[in-house]
This record gives sequence, structure tokens and C-alpha cells, in this order.
Amino acid sequence: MDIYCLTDEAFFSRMSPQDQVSAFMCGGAKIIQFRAKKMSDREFLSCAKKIRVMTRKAGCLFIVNDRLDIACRVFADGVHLGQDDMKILDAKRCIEHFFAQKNHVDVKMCKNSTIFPKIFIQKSFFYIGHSTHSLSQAILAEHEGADYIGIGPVFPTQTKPDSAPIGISVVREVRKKVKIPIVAIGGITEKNVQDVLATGVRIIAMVTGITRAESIEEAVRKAIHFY
Ligand code: TZP
Ligand code: MG
Repeated sequence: MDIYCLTDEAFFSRMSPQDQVSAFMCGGAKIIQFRAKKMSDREFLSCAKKIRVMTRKAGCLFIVNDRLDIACRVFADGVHLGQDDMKILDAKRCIEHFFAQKNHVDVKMCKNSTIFPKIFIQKSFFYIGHSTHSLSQAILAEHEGADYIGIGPVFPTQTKPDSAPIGISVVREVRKKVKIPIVAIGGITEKNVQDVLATGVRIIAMVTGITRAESIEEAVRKAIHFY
């Protein structure tokens, strides 16, 4: 399986976002999302800049959660947008505008990536991921031009306690109907990951499943090599 690692904001007091990212990459992670809902803009940008440097060195895809402006500013590889964030089409227009202005040529990392399909915008690649919570949202996200979708929460999760779990059956349906890459997320741990993989989804996102493990690095390594 491919693991999509997200930073754990509830854990920042014990481990900085950069240290979390470093541990993910030591374990072999190739896709990392910086997620920090409560951080100030300035701190978010400062961390994102550092994570960009680290992920670039390691050849790791770097996706920024929510903040398209910061994703563009640090030349991240993409942005992940939720149902209440900017619509995909609007995000695409912003990205086109930004990269047209910058005429930024930086395709090396994404060219190496075989995980996600590539989009070509003004000599640059930029992925837009979209969170979905039902089959209809997943189909719509694909129709609207998302490069990949997140589907979940599959199981109950403390990371998003107010979101009702959708269960494995929805993931299975989405897998049958949607062709773009699917990232299953929410409450996935080593105890239930096999059930998710049985749906055919190959990319699994984890927050607490890795950050609360005895060794983050080991948890990531195990997820990549043993499932
Ligand atoms: N979106 C749906 S569930 C979730 C997000 C960001 C949180 C997943 O966290 P965990 O700790 O892996 O359950
Ligand atoms: Mg969001």
C-alpha cells in the first residue's frame, strides 16, 4: 500500500510539524500533507517553507491542507481542499494565474511521482485533492477535476470527532465508480487497514495511526512494506 501521512496538530505540543514530517520520511513516506487547522497564518507559512525544503530534498510529494495561497507561496506539489473550502474550478483558476505570473519551472519532483496522475499547468505540476464523504461527493469531485479524492472518515476518529464515519461499504462503492486515485482516511490503524485494502483502495491516509505509535518511523515503514 501507499501511505499518505498527515501531520497531527493535537501532537504539535510534543512534536513539531517538521519533526513529524522528518519521522514520516525516515519511515519511507512519499506523500505528506501538512495539516494545521489552528495555526496562525505566519506560523503555518513558516512551517510550510521548512517542510518544503525537507520534502524536496527527500523527493517526497508535499500537499498543503486548506491553504491554496500558502501551497502556491512555498511551491508545494498540491493542495487538499475540503467540502467547505474553495471549489476545485476556482482553485484551478488561482493556480493557473499564480504559475502564469511566476512562469515557475519546477517539475522535477512530480515527474518522478507515479502515485498520482499529473496535470500540466504553465510548465508546472500541481495536484488538487478533495475530501469527500459520500459516493455522490466522490463522483462530483472527479467530474469537477480533482486529481485525487480523500474518502472518509471510514471509521470513528478523534482527529475529526464531529464527522460521522461512512463505513467500508461506501469506500467499496467509491472504488467501483471513481477512476482517479482514492485515499481512504479516518480511524485507520494497523488493526483495520486490511479491511480497507480489501476494497481495492491502495492509498491509506493516517494521522493518529502513525503519530501515536511507539515509533512513527517504524509505523510508517511497516505500513508501506507489510500491507
Ligand atoms: N478527514 C477525514 S478523517 C480525518 C480527516 C482529516 C482525520 C483522520 O485522522 P486519523 O487520526 O487517521 O483518524
Ligand atoms: Mg479543508
